[in-house]
Amino acid sequence: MLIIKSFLEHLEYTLGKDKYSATKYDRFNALAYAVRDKLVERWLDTQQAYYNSDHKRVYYISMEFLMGRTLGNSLINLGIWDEFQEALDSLGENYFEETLDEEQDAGLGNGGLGRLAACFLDSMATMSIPAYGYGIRYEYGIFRQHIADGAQVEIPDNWLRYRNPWELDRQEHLHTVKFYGRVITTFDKNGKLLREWVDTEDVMAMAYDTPIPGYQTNSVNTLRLWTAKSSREFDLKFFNEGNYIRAVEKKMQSETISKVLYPADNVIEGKELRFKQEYFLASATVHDVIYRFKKKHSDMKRLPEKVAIQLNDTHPTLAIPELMRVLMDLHNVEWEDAWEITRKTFAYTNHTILPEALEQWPVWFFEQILPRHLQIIYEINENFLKEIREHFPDDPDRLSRMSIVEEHWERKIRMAHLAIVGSHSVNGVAALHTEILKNELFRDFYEMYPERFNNKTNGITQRRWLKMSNPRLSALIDDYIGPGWTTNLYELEKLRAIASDPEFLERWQKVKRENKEYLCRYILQHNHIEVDPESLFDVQVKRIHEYKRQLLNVLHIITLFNRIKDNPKAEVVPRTFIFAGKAAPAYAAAKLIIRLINAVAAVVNRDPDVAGRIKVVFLANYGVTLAEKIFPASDLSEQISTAGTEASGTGNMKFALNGALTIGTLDGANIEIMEEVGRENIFIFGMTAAEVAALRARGYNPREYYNNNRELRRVLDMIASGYFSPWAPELFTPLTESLLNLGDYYMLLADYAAYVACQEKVSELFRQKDEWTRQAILNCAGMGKFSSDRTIDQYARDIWGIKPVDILPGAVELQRH
Ligand code: GPQ
Repeated sequence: MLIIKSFLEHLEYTLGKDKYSATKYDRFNALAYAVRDKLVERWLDTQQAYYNSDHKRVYYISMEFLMGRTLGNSLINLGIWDEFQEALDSLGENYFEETLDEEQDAGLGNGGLGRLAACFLDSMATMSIPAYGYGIRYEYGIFRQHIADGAQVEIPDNWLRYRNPWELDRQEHLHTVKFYGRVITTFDKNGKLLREWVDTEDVMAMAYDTPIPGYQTNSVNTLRLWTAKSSREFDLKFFNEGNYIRAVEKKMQSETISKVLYPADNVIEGKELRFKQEYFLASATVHDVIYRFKKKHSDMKRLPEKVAIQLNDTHPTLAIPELMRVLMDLHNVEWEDAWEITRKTFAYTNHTILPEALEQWPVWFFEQILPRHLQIIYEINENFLKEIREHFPDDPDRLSRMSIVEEHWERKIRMAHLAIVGSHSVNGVAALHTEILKNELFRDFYEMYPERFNNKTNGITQRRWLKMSNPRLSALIDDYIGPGWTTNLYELEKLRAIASDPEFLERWQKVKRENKEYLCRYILQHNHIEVDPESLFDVQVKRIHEYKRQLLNVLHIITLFNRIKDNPKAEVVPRTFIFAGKAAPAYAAAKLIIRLINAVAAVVNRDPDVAGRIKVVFLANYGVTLAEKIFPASDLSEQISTAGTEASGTGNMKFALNGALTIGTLDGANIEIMEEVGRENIFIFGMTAAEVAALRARGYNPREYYNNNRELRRVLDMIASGYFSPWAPELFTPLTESLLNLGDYYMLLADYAAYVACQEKVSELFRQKDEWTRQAILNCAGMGKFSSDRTIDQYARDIWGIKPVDILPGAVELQRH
């Protein structure tokens, strides 16, 4: 009753609506405010407890936080889902579900890197770790994807157009971020040399805070996102010039910094605006961290005792020279001390080895935009090069390989080198990935600083990715082993003992069937395709990227199609191939792959010989919310990147947790998934990372595979000759060209035969329904390791040196009075 009261009050007093005028979106907002009210007290208590205990805090700085929806997750974490569902449904049929469905995704990220940050926030709050997320409050998140005539169309995601009930603006938390200008040298009264950065163009960073509730705990942490506001000084400077319109233009320009998320995943665009975004985040955050530290301390040398900063890839690495600048130029700390403080404070996580994603900013960007930081970076580099010479005398090649400054061609700052040199910890995100960092990408650095390198295999939060998104399976698991898995995912191991229990198997199958029926309705509504829920749901959902090899999946589909065409009566295991994922707007090959998937779908889905036995579906606008509908309904998880290219992957974990079997290469976290679930319960195929490297070194010739495999040749010839695009026969030749004449960099052809053979094994097993289900259960049972709670526990112990703080309800209340 209280819930309804709070809900109706918000509808009336916060939103000014009654039941006649309220839209569905108003209902969502009223409900969100009612829930937020329940968070606020714990939030204040938590923040006060952190302040009082002066506990060490961790700052997770990231250019991306892919949060998705918040309402359902908050209800789960507060333990009030059932209560709210019942209360809302008393107001009308489906009222609760429809209301939840009104919420827009907070899409402030591209893919795995941004979603990892979001899972980490959930785990840190759940484990009562004093943590803050710091990012940018983009006005436009990741674009919405439409499919028109089979091709991707990008629609801007103006997610803040309507109100965002979760955030609170903190007008008082403003920091000045400086750009441009020049550095002058002066002396203080003691004759000490001072650097001053003057004639800058200043932009204000204003904070917006979102509460991050933990699960079954009183801790509520903070995600603080910065928005750019023009500064008073800025206004004065330009308005005084007398050109009013030009001044307003300039003012608007300065506010574009937080306008839009760059939509490329695993590639860096190298644009000046992005560079400014990165500095904007780094600077505002460093100032905030120092401000909070100084409320309790004056000795800057104690900063690393109280502060850990984790850099989510190199994107926020400018925080390193920024902290050096703040310590030296604003707090009078000497270089040596400032450097020690900085290095002890920062830790860096690498998320990719793809060369196109390694950030290198032109020196001239720094000369113009961050002149003081360039001086600092040069000095860091000089000291560093000296250290290399001491370690490795007479090795000039090593010096140029390791230098923070790339001197060839256009001079550039190598951000990864800066991040490694300026941190005490460097980690990869899966065991194989970390080995590649140590032995290949950062080998020179590993030789010099072996103690800095460590692995932290990624994880996912089971609260969102099982409890919330798969209520049927969660309830079934609870029935058999209890709810302990929600905070200790290793408890899923108890499922092993009942993996062959006939009653459990049957109930598991029923859950999967119902989840598939639900997805079938979604597909029918959105794609107008009728799908058989008995068919094998073979799913590849992730960003579209050549290294992830969606095209290899398509080659397999066409192979099956040809086999059916050759022998329409053959027994085939019915399959529904489901794809979803966004392509970076400027990534032509990825966009063409989307068109090919849709073109193949158009042919296969209506072919009379196929007779509905295989279907291909591309679901538009993949994001957190769509993912929550797909994983619970999946049978087969496609994790088929070229070995050595996918740093970890996290979708692989979400599938297995929801009872899908994996077909995959020995790449990223797939390897560790195999170790946990058992080699006999996963479909592994293709070359290993070592074999890929060896073949590349030997000289890979894709034509050999084309010439020697008739089925493969036929498939490629069909694509190249316009079989799937008779209206534009050459439409897809760039794809076949890249495989046959441009070297097939990701070696699809080399893995094709093994992939197709492995898929035959998949089909065979799917015919044995109970055995399939037993293996699916064993996959779920083996997912304990892949909770982000385990990952965060390892970061907290090994890198941050931070222990949980218990938030006792009411305790803070007492202290306040
Ligand atoms: N990742 Cl560098 C992204 O999603 N975007 C990026 O820009 C970079 C990495 C991913 C990576 O591809 C996945 O293998 C990881 O699982 C994920 O980061 C989280 O570590």
